[in-house]
Amino acid sequence: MNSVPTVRYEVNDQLAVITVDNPPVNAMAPGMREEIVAGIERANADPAVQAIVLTGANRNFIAGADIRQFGKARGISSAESTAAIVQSAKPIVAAIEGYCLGGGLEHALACHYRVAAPSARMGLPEIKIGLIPGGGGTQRLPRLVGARAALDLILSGRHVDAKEALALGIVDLVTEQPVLGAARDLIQRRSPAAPLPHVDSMTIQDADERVFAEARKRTARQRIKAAAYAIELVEAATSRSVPEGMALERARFSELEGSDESRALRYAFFAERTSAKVPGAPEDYRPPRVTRPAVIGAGTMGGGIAMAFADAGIAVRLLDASAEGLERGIQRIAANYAAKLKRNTITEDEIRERMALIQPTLSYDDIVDCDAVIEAVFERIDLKLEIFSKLDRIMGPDALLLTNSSAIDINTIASATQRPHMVAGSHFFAPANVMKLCEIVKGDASSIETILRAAKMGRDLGKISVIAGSCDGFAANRSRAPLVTEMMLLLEEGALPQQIDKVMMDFGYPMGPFAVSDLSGLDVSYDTRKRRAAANPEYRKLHVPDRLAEMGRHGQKVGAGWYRYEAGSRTPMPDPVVAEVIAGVARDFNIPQRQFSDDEILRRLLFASVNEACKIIDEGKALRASDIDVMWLNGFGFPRHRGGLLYWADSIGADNIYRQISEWHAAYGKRWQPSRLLASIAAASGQLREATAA
Ligand code: 3H9
Repeated sequence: MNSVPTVRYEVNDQLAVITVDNPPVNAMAPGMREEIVAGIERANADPAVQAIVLTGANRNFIAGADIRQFGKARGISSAESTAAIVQSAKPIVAAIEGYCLGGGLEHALACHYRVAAPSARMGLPEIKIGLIPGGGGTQRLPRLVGARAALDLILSGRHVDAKEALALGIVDLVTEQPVLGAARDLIQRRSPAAPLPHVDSMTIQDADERVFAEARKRTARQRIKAAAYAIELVEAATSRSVPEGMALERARFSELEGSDESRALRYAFFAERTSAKVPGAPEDYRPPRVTRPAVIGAGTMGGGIAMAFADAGIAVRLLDASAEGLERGIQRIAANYAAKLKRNTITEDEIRERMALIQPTLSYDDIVDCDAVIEAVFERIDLKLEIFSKLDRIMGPDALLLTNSSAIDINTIASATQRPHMVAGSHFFAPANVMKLCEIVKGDASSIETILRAAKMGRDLGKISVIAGSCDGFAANRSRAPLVTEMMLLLEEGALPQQIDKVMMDFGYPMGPFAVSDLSGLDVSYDTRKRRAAANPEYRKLHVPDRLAEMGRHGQKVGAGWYRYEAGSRTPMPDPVVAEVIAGVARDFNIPQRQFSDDEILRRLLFASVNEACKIIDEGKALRASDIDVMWLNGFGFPRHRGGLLYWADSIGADNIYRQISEWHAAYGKRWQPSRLLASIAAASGQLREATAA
């Protein structure tokens, strides 16, 4: 935060205004609760004050407690400051603009009235950092809006806008006028003799066992404790007074605050924000928004990227070299939207709007006025060079020239143009309209402005943009590649896909890596391996997936891959044919067979990637360890409650990992060559998560 947090107290025409000011979002820093209480006491003691307004500076109310302070002493609790609000003899109005989240909403709920601007965004997002609301949110929100709606907000952590907040009954009114004026009007309209409304004395309207049973069922598969505690607490609110309920809430909150999962989730929160910081960014440069993008290539990736633009409300031109390719691409997009309609995550009107934003074309003449082009054609270098040379000739001088390549060197692509400083990678992850990661790949010549513009484009699409350097696989896929190699080699040595998948799901992945491979298709990775093998004579062939791909077992789309699938089913079934192929490879290459413990499998897979991640940071191809963690969380489904690959690795210890990798280096050879950076962090007993590029 940039300036000293303050709470201002002013009296203006009988109204005491308490303003929380801690830019940018008024997170509640230590000492602020005390100042709020002092303001309330002062206003109550001042005969010239008729009523009190609690509000925030910086066009925000309060975005919650300061997350950096968790685990440290924080002065008085929210229980005490909200109690001071409830007990005030003079009316208190919360005047809300912008974010009103977590502890911010909890303070607003304790007020007698709430008025909101249309910009207000309210919610209890604590679950996202492994917590429950700890300042009365689990007790007051259900009293105000009912148990079902409160559970929806607490368990999802979602924000509601002012309109929905009004409909739910969280706020008394939404106003276009300045919120302070609206608060004053409200006070003037109320009769001074009327009793003050208190959320604490309301009863929960839908205190029905079924509401809680449904919530338990819905969250049964969630691994974090906070969900179960939130349900317990909302249920407790049906039979306990607010102070009694808050005592239980406090105990549960304290336990969660110290839990591994909340620490990991808090780390992930800040890691994502840190990834937006680009060293060397000119202080006064504000990257312009991409408003006229074009995507080249209407295949699965190109179509997904076009959908991401349409989903963000940005009109996009989708260009393909062939009419059939374009037609197929548009049909695939329509089918994807139809699947969303079936799941009720989109309406027919929204589909119509989004399809209208995707403008198909076969002609480069239709994209010359675009401010960004994202090339997403096959991974063929000749094709990419031809496209970039053409773009260089026809596009305006300020157009961003981006490639969605997942492997081809950005410098080579940029060399096809006279403006390599305008070229960079914007590497989306499949499905591009769903996955949050957008890897922004910097070529040697990419300018910082190009990188900042590309990163902003990703953020405007609702993605998390993370910067990487150009190398084979860039940072994300390169750091995962050794995991993939090890999972294949484990098969050769005696493990089975279903065992490895179970280990990774028990660790917290939503799907095992072999089931994921069946989804993306074994043919895709087969082609990539062929290319790598052609480029590198030392490339270690992966015989099991090669044989399966050559047998036509291309995955779920053909009903057979690492597993078999019954017609119409997506459930992976272990297949003896796969076990036979594995045994055949072991026989043909005389590979000794043995049993693996779950722990050994987990460590073999993840340590291989930890080692590679350290090499990537050491070479400066990722800026920081936490950036790699953000990539794994948002590109590969790494379990969020474990923080990220390198955060997790710290729970094992760099020295333990280094020792194990050195043993495997001796046993298996070169691919386990330990990273220099890992060795030095291990020697210094340091934290892997804190590693940065030199
Ligand atoms: C809580 O309230 C517990 C209570 O129930 C009980 C207590 C006993 N703390 O995201 P942005 C920083 S738990 C510290 O880039 P946006 C953020 O790191 C809390 N810092 O902006 C960044 O700093 P920097 C419940 C915070 O516009 C800067 O503000 N509340 C906090 O994309 C801008 O953030 C939450 O969980 C914080 N609480 O999104 C809300 N919030 O510039 C968490 C923000 O140095 N916050 N910062 O990188 C958010 O979800 C988003 O930040 C928000 C704004 C939606 C508010």
